[in-house]
Amino acid sequence: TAIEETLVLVKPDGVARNLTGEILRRIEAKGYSLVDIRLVQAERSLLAEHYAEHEGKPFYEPLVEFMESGPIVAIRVAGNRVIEGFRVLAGTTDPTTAAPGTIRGDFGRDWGQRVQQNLVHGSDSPESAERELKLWFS
Ligand code: DAT
Ligand code: MG
Repeated sequence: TAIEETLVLVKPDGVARNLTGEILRRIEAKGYSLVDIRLVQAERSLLAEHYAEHEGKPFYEPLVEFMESGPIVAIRVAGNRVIEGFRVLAGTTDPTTAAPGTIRGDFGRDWGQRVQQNLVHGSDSPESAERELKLWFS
């Protein structure tokens, strides 16, 4: 298989809880490579582009507000099948039911907010990865 790149974000909850190192550790322990990394206070315009597919959904506003609430660590990660592989490391969207052993399952839960605060983002397809990497690393 060809080497792929994906966009990983440590969301504001992950940064605030000092889990960036643990998340980087898991990515590296799995054997993926860190290609680039930056700490970003994301503008609304960037988040609107990043989450364009969710515009109009009930969780969209709280999602954008949450993502604006503090710094995010953006990481360019490389490896064979890394797009799929990081999604498995992250676990399913709802952190309450994400499997133990995953980032969301081990460290996330429902905090009674209108948005799932689930610690990380990972691109979901090669097309998303290309689009999102351009947005966050331009
Ligand atoms: P993922 O981040 O697992 O790719 P997604 O792209 O469907 O999930 O949604 C983007 C983010 O929006 C997700 O990480 C958390 C939030 N979200 C999704 N579905 C939600 C819901 N039903 N209620 C609250 N927040 C939700
Ligand atoms: Mg998604």
